[in-house]
Amino acid sequence: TMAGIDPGGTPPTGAAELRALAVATLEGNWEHDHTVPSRTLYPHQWSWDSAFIALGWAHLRPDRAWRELRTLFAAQWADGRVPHIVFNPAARVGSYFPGPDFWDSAVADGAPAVATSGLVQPPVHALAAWLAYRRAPSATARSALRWLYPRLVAQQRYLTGARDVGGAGLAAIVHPWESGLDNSPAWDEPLAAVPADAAVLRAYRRHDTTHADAAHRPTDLDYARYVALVESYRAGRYRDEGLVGRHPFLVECPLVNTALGAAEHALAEIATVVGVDPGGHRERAGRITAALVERLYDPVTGTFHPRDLRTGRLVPARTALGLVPLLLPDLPAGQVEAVLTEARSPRFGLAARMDRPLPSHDRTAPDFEPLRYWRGPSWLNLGWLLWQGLRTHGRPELAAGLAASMTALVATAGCHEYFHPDTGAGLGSPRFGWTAALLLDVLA
Ligand code: 9WN
Repeated sequence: TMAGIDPGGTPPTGAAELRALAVATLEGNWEHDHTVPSRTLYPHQWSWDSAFIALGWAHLRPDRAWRELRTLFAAQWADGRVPHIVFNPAARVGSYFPGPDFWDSAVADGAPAVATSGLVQPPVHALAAWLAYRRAPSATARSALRWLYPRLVAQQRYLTGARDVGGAGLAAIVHPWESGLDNSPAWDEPLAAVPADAAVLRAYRRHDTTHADAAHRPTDLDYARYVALVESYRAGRYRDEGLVGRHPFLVECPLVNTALGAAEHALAEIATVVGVDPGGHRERAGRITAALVERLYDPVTGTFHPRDLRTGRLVPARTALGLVPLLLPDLPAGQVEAVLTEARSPRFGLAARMDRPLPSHDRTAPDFEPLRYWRGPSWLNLGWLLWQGLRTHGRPELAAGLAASMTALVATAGCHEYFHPDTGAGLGSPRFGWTAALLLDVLA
């Protein structure tokens, strides 16, 4: 490890030591041409992890930032989708479930030679690429942007084209894994419509619960539905035509669609660097933000919610997903104020001096679970997205308060995957890539 820091040892407190811990964590997870989210739980390349991780590398080894994104986008499908997992053929067989055999990406037209999943994750890559470039502009970075630009555009085209199931210019997700917040209470209602057959899961073996406490992970019932949803999508060879008639989970997610809009803003900046007219990106960004406000904002609750396309209704749960639209620079003033009110309420406790970490779910809700994954614990990527939004909308005191809280988490517990939302105790994997990467960005 670097600087004599043991990423699994006693966490340090000073900024220099914290930085060294983050560096050691990223170095330890680097795998030739990409970075694994964690050595224990996730032995392959994950899509949105790689975007956050690339931003972290931009602070240390910009060459690795671009390598990370190039490896991911080399696995992009012909239709433009960027798969949420790119399987490492060198990883131990059976080390992650569901693995490459289960996904069987070769059934799809236009899948790449390397094995991947068939789902997507929040498209935060254009934003990460832009911020990485701004952090370390160089001739190499410019040529990486030139390579990435058409691929990022194709990713947007896929999401706003084939995935526009609702017809309003937003992307629908076909699986909770696509939101990145797998078992968020946001998905309970739409998931209830997915047939859950315990026998489905008995045919497989989960691996996550051998590496992490089962009480901190999604339940077996959740997994039975996750598996059933992949089987449904795979049965249609991962095609998106006619999903309404045959697929039981179709939801517009505020995070995925915020990332989609933020990507158009970032693409406008990237376009300028690579010498393309940015106008189209600005226009599309405006349309996405308008659709997000129109379809996912509830004036009664004053926050954003997912829209279940099968029922046409907003999902009532008030999760951290509702805060993420603050990331959009063109979010109208009314929604900016509403999100700030929600974030500062006892539900989320954002403050210039935070007494507890930002939770992933409304901490006053009856289904808030402080230990279970996306149902309460604090995650650095959600904190980082909100932190960006606070800076974008000129709230430096709140941004500083959130940054201090995020930093304190790592200083106290180390680069954990997630943290107890009251005590800050480390949960999940102890050496987690995006925690390290985003901490580096917040400290910079
Ligand atoms: C399923 C890798 C990924 C993250 C997700 C997180 C978790 C996978 C899992 O790990 O999901 O994709 O097996 O639980 O929910 O956000 O990208 O870190």
